[in-house]
Amino acid sequence: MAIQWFPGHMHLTQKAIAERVKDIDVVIELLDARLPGSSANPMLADLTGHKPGLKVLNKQDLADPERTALWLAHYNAQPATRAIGLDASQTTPARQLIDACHQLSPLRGGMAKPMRVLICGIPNVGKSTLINTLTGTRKAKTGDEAGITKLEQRITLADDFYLWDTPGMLWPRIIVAKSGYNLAASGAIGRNAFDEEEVALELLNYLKGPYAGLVEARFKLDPIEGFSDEEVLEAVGRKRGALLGKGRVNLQKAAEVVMHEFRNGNMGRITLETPEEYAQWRAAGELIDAERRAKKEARAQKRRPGGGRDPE
Ligand SMILES: Nc1nc2c(ncn2[C@@H]2O[C@H](COP(=O)(O)OP(=O)(O)OP(=O)(O)O)[C@@H](O)[C@H]2O)c(=O)[nH]1
Ligand SMILES: [Mg+2]
Repeated sequence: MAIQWFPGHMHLTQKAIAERVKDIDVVIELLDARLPGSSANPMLADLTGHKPGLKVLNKQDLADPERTALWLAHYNAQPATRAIGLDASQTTPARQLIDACHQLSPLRGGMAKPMRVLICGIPNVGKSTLINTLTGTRKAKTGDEAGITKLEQRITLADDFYLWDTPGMLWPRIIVAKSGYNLAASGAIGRNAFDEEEVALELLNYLKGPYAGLVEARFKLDPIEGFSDEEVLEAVGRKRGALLGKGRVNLQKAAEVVMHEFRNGNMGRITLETPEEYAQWRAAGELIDAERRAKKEARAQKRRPGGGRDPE
């Protein structure tokens, strides 16, 4: 089952952004540098009326630097898109953002025409942390959990520069199955909306490829080449003493360990997708979604009076 999470407060956030954006000059979308494709809201450009936008790859300190460079090049090669990398807790790079906003909206600035910037992105990506870093205060509430910011909040950076913090938002249908897993692994999905064991197995399935060495080193495992995902999870559980008795491994506990260590960057700097991989996943997801929509339409047609039969 694909992971979906679009609770009512996100629907409200979506409406609030659509309304607010009329008075906004620049939209900053914070992406998670460990999943820059999966964390990008496919509906954002429409929602924000194609206002000047900046993509910021945040949590860069946790991501694979080679892959961050690939993703920045990928986004910067797209028309009307600018992207920069960031660690939201560091002040000097965060100031780059202010300069970028002035470049994107050069006519704004000064008390009469203050710069108005909306910061949005998936839950837990670091929006509020970034605002606190920029303002040098703790005005915005932050936390290591999805859904900390509940309501839109305006924060004054300077007399002529306003920032809007928004609650984390996903989108009504995640059509790329792998994105659902990566979002869950990153901490963007509410804990009741997915199965931890399933997400940990998917995560290990991916890590086994490019990052097998990091997994082996962190959990002190023998080479995992040729191991199934379940075998890797079991091996982690054994090493960490997650046992149920009679030598059986507590897979739920092992899954929690894997996710926790990934989120904290304990295995090392990891990025769960390259631009090429993500493009393939998306193409496959779009195909499946097109089939789903065609089937739905066919069903709807059958239900219509006289539907399903050719007129004679
Ligand atoms: N390593 C690292 N951690 C970060 C970074 N930015 C934010 N965090 C951490 O990520 C967690 C979430 O940060 P928040 O700023 O609350 O995220 P948010 O996007 O406002 O989350 P919601 O309001 O729930 O949507 C916190 O534990 C932050 O300390 C970063 O650049 N690097
Ligand atoms: Mg927040």
